[in-house]
Amino acid sequence: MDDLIKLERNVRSTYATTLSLLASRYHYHIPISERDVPGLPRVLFLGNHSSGKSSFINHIAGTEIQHSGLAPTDDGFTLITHGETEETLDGQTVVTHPDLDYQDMADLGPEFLAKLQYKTYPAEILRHLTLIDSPGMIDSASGSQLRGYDFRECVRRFSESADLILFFFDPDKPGTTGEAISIFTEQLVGLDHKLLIILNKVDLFDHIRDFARTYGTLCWNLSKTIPTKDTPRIYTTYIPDIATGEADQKNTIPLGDFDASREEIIAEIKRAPARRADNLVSGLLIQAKRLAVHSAVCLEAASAYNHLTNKIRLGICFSLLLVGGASWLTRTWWFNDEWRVAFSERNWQALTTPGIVVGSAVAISVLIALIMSYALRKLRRSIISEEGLDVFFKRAYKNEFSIRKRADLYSIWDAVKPGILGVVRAHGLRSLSTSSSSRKLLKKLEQSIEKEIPSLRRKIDFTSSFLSNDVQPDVEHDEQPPKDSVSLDETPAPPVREEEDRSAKS
Ligand SMILES: Nc1nc2c(ncn2[C@@H]2O[C@H](COP(=O)(O)OP(=O)(O)OP(=O)(O)O)[C@@H](O)[C@H]2O)c(=O)[nH]1
Ligand SMILES: [Mg+2]
Repeated sequence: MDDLIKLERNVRSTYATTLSLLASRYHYHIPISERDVPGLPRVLFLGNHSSGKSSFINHIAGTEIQHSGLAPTDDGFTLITHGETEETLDGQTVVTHPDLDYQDMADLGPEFLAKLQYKTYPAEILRHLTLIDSPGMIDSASGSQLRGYDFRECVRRFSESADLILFFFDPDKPGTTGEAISIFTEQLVGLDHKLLIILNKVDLFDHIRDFARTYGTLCWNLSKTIPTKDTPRIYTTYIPDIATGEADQKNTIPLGDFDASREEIIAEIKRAPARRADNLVSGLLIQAKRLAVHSAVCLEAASAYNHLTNKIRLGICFSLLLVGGASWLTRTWWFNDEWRVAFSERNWQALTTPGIVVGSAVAISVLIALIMSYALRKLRRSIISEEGLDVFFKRAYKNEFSIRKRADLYSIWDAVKPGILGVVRAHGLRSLSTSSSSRKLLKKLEQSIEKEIPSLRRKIDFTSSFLSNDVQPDVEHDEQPPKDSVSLDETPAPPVREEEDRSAKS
């Protein structure tokens, strides 16, 4: 576990030394917690009501921590972790406790806090994990009215900070609950690298054809919500302590194969600390790449704007000099005796000629000033438009694009563009630095994306070691891991694709 803490500190120091100054110069928001070391790796349980989330938690903890029942049981979130004794803290205490990393949840409102709980239990499997049980999803249009708090926002917050998300379905509602589907399409977009989809309670099927039909329905529903070409993997399982006994089932389907699936889910849960290490580095890399693109485009746009405004300023100075020089050279003509006398006698008629010359000069100057301010405004507007920023993005990366297609850069661009638009509209182009020190910071960031940050990832492999040493599972089957369960050492953490992360906060 010390290794994970060390890695978290390394990641934090990279944020502080390489990212934060550049981010503040270009008004880029880096989500980073104030605490030195955030809490334990988190596993979030989501899914339909009565799909077996709480029962699964009880199963892996080897004891009844959570209530379960056929009617919607949980109406709030419960954080479950290790403690020497059984204890329960209320939501208000959780978000104000200095040792717990949930302070940012306070703004979800008193209704949410009233239903938030923090439970400790002396189960070994919880020693390096926090399990988060959630209220089941329902098929009601007025979900938030029913619960009194913004459930979707809570799901989004917990999902973003989770290292593994288990999404439970059951034979009764295989992806047919409105709330579940909309959460897939809105709150979980881009998080599929840490998402496991589980069809639980397979022991309830009497015939294999019922199972096939339900499985097909779930696949069909998911294919409409997850925009990948491949159907996502669905773990099919049941909880043995609860499963309907053989005696009750006239035509039961063979359950042996589903045991292996359950072991795989449990292995993934135990791998959460390793996932956390991987997620930390992936998160840093994603933020670093986004910040690099954000800064490069801001720099390009601000430089172009400054370049043009400088040209215009130069033009104005040149015109002033021209007018001044011309007046100086023609001073004898302007100050001749005839016009001086006419001026002192207020004989305006005699001053028609110089009047016309001065008037035309002023009119021409005003016209030029108007044209220039119009051109500047137009330029600013064209830079601040999406199309304008696209041009600067292509200009900033013209060398990259001349070598390869770089679809990855385009997907980062899609994610950062709205942020840049917001920055230039709110702060203006002048607020963006074009100094050589900012260029140096950007160069340093690009170098650390190439070398320093990937080298942190290389150090992750060691994290699997603390898992195998430390976590002694409570449940019987964990003592003898099945042959086909996922090996902690063999399975590499899934890479985070930039496209997957498109929707995440920017
Ligand atoms: N037959 C069978 N029943 C199960 C299984 N898993 C859970 N159950 C039962 O399903 C019911 C609901 O289980 P819970 O664990 O409360 O479900 P939940 O998802 O936490 O429900 P909410 O808290 O309401 O969202 C309980 O009566 C469990 O005993 C399973 O694998 N097989
Ligand atoms: Mg429950």
